[in-house]
Amino acid sequence: MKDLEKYLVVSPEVREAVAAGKPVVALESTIISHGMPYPKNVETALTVEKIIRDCGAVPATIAVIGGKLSVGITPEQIDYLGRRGLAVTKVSRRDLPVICARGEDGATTVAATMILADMAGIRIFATGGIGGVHRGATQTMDISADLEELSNTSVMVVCAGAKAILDLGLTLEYLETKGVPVIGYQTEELPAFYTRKSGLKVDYRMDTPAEIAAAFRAKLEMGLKGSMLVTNPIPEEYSMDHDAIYRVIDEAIAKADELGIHGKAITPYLLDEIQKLTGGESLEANIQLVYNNARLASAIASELVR
Ligand code: PSU
Ligand code: MN
Repeated sequence: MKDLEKYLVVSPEVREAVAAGKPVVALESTIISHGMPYPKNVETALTVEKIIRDCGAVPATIAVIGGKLSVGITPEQIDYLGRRGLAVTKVSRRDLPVICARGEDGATTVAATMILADMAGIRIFATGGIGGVHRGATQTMDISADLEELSNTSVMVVCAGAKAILDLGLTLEYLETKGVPVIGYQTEELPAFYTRKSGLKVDYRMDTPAEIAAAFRAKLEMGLKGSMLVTNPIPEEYSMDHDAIYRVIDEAIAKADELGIHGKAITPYLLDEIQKLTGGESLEANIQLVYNNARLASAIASELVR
């Protein structure tokens, strides 16, 4: 894959860590540019990296910078992506070739981050929430490319479930069809991002990072491509009131419908609207669950390289 070198830039720290078999955790950048307001987005992204280091792993924040697939970007680049916010193109699988050929910048979604992590040899990725099957998808066919990527690319994703802006039941059905195991960390119930409850069951409950690493190692060793989705409930003290958050989400979706917002703009729009409607409470919950996922992902990464 010599041609890949024209596009892929891996930081020396990340390259050496991967080569030496040290634990590495990938991080996405759409959450920075499109998921949170400045300056909280940058503060959060830098703190997540620190948490991963404190846990004994190496963080690798991923983005497209000046047309380069960049794995392990610098704090200055994180600040740049955070300041520019929505002006940075949200990049999923389909966008990568165009943005690279044009030499532009891109904030990578879960799907694109998995692709770049895989190219760099990173197997574990921590984020907040994944994209999924949207409510009303039977009409709109709005299904995130994240789900296809989970089926195709062998990078484990540690998240807090999926937001109730999605149809969680249909998202689980899609993942089943695509052969993606959904693991609940210390829970049988699928967490719903801001809350620990969804009324839906995960495929398997696992109680330790070692157990999760063993299952993923088995998947890798037998050559079964694709991810394993680890869902980690938001810590109790930060979880939000179920009815209140559902009311806000319903209101945000109604507003988006009225404005005719669709396609790649819908998720960032809803995230922003929810943050406004909850007066920042959801932002704080979002930040805390990302930290929580970074800790779990670091522990799994350490077990995986053992
Ligand atoms: N869900 C969240 N926060 C996010 C995203 C989703 O709770 O920041 C972002 C992630 O980067 C995810 C992307 O990969 O949105 C999904 O967008 P779409 O539905 O357009 O594929
Ligand atoms: Mn979509």
